[in-house]
Amino acid sequence: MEQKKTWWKESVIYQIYPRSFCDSNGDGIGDLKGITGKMDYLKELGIDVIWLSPIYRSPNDDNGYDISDYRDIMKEFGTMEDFDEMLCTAHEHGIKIVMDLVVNHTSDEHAWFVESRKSVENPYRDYYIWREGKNGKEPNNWGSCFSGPAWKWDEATQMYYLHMFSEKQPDLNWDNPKVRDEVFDMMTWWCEKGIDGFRMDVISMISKAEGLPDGEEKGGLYGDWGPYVCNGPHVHEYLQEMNRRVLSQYDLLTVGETSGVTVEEAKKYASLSGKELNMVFQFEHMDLDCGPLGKWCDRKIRLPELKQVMSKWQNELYGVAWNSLYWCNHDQPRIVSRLGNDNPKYREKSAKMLATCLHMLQGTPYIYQGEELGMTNVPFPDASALRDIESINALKENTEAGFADYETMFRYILYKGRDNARTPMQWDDSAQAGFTDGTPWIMVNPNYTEINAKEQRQREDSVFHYYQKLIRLRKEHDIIVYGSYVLHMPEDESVYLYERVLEGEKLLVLCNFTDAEAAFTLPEGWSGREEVLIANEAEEKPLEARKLRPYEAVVLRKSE
Ligand code: TEU
Ligand code: CA
Repeated sequence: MEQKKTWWKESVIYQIYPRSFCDSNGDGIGDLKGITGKMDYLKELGIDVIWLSPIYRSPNDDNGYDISDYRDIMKEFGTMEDFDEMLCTAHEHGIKIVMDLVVNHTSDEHAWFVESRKSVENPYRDYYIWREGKNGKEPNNWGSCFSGPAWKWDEATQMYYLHMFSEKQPDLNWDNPKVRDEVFDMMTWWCEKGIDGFRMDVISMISKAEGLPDGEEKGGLYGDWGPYVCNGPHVHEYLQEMNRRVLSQYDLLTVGETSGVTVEEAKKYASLSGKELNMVFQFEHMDLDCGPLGKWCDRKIRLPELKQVMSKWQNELYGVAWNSLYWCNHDQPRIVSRLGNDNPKYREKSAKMLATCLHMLQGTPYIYQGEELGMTNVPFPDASALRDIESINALKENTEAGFADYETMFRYILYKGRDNARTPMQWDDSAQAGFTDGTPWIMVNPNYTEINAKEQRQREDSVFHYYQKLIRLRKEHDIIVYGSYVLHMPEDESVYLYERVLEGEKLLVLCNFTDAEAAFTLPEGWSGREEVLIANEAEEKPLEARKLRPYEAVVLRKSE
């Protein structure tokens, strides 16, 4: 299938969580000047685009995902001049900047909400979703993603407002055309500044079903709102309007964080015909280790189920729509601790294997800060070391409701909590990992003395250099970006083996997901003696004569 070439399909994206990346002034909080100072590092790694988690004015109830002014910078992060300098420095390095766009909700301290809650006649009232209570209770049975009901009672006007996330994150009413005008104007303002795209936070949740019906009760504290909130009735209409009025006027990279998206829906959001967004960022592979308490579970993902989900997205979107490739972001635990092995013996090997497996797939790859070093989950000593509102609230809610005891819930948080991704970037082995001269806002992972950027840049066989090579290969071989995908050995519990095919050329990707040797069968047409494009271990005997070693990854290439 002939595929149209575009820069955003060929790019590798690096996500920065500014609060934890680099602190330039010793207040313990990462900032924009810190990012500007690390542009050479990013250039050296070879990435093309930065996705910047929110840097807008915010009271930080959810670390910047609660925005109180979309046209200003968070005080702790610096000034608009600092932003302009960062943007300019990035561009000088040939790096693009994609902004996080959080418009499902604002902060309750945003001027629109401050007005909205004043009175029912206020011109901003309908910017948000206000309802009367039902029988002295909330308007429906929806629960917030951060525990508690999704509704907050407001004394002033004796009504409830909807907040799918924290009560300081009221949901905007996208059915109000004035809200869409405001959002589109704001986006245009940033585009005129010269930014290169948007990552759209929970964009699949902006259109709620008519009447806001109760969700089905499934034994938890709240009803299942998924069917009434995700991929709602007007979401595609609103995104097409956004595309017409803003996105199509510029050359942008646009990615929708689409929780609850199916392949069928993704074909609408991210169709290659380009009426809405460039690509989706979906969660099906990340949700595989959910349990009765949702994400709070420490079950390990089985490889056959992972392969099934990955392959479904690879095959069904091929030639039709575009996907993101990721193992990590600021909401997910570290992948070496989840799908790999963070024991020192296998940490680097398994980090490289996971990177190989992901970066040889079709889609736009994302690297979350520190992933390129094989950073791991964090041994938080107790709950006082946690900072994330989601974990803190869930610990309280699930233990109080008797769904889990404290030890169990804390173990789940150590395994899945978002703070695992949010500890400071490990730059070197000096105090606080070189992140700050002060006291960091969240603890540094004690393993920074072994795992840090300085050491890895000096060492040829480091995880850092491996990522560097994967990024380079993507630029050198069209097949990685545009080839089709064929899965082999779907039921095998240890080996993920797939082919990529483009015209006369083929790649064979072999990854062992276990700490034991693993047997495999070479697909027809492969001898095992082909060119090795990349491998995470030195060549031993030719592949056809042996098993895969623990966490081994090899990519073979041939052309007819
Ligand atoms: O996350 C949206 C989302 O789908 C969350 O429910 C996510 O799955 C959860 O955090 C995982 O535990 C986005 C942002 O990425 C997240 O950081 C924000 O907290 C959230 O939206 C609200 O803006
Ligand atoms: Ca700072």
